[in-house]
Amino acid sequence: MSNHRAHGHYLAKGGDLYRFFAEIYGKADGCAKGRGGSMHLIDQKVNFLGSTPIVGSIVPVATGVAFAEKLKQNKTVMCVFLGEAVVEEGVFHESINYAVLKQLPIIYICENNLYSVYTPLNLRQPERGITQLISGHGIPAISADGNNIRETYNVIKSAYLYVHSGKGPVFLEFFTYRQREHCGHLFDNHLGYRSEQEFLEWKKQDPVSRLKQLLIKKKYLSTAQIQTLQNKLTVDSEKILEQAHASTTPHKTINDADTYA
Ligand SMILES: Cc1ncc(C[n+]2csc(CCOP(=O)(O)OP(=O)(O)O)c2C)c(N)n1
Repeated sequence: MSNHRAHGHYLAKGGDLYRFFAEIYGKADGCAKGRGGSMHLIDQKVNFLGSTPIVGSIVPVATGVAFAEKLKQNKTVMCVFLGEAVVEEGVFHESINYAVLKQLPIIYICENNLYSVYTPLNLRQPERGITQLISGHGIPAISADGNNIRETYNVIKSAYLYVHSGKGPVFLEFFTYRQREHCGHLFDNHLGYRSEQEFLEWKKQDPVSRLKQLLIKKKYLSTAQIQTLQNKLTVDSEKILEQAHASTTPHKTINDADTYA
């Protein structure tokens, strides 16, 4: 499950691209039937159970799903994504408390990008580290470089094996950075809430560029192969985007019997 910044999570999990674009355009074929929009993504076919934009609101829902899965004795590992602002909310701590109490199979994945809209972390939280705060709940809490894809993969894999073996929940904090504006595709450094220098430092750590460099260095792919792959993805996704754009808008009435699959 995920939050207001769910596009990457939905697509990485294998969520349907046509239904994704259709949802963003508010079309009937959208994954939430065009009634949710960009921040209410769902694709149950690939176990992407949903996302909600009210900050923190998905955390108790995901914790409840983990509880249900445990009661059903399923070997599910629930993952829920959250921004670092969520740890400033009461409902987050209530959820973690319950997950630890019931030893629930859930990984809380915090993407710490240092800002809540325009407010930096140091104006919102004391300098004691998020994992130090969370570990007070008695849950393993680990920090890692979220812009290093191999490190991220390894940390997630260890957490998955830990939770899957029935040892209870884990909290992970991945440091990362939002390069563009809070909501939209533009750059917004001119607003002055962060410095150009900070932005440039983080830009060097861009996870996609770093992965490309690694693939080339290790000779898994050449620059030309990466470019070909990128071109193909662009052409394929633009075709799907056009289809979604041309599809029909939803009916005015909602049929309560509709399922959101
Ligand atoms: C309860 C609530 N308060 C305020 C907002 C407006 N809002 C949307 S995203 C956001 C910032 C959240 O920061 P964080 O959780 O760190 O995620 P980020 O956007 O940095 O990825 C805020 C304040 C909201 N959606 N819900």
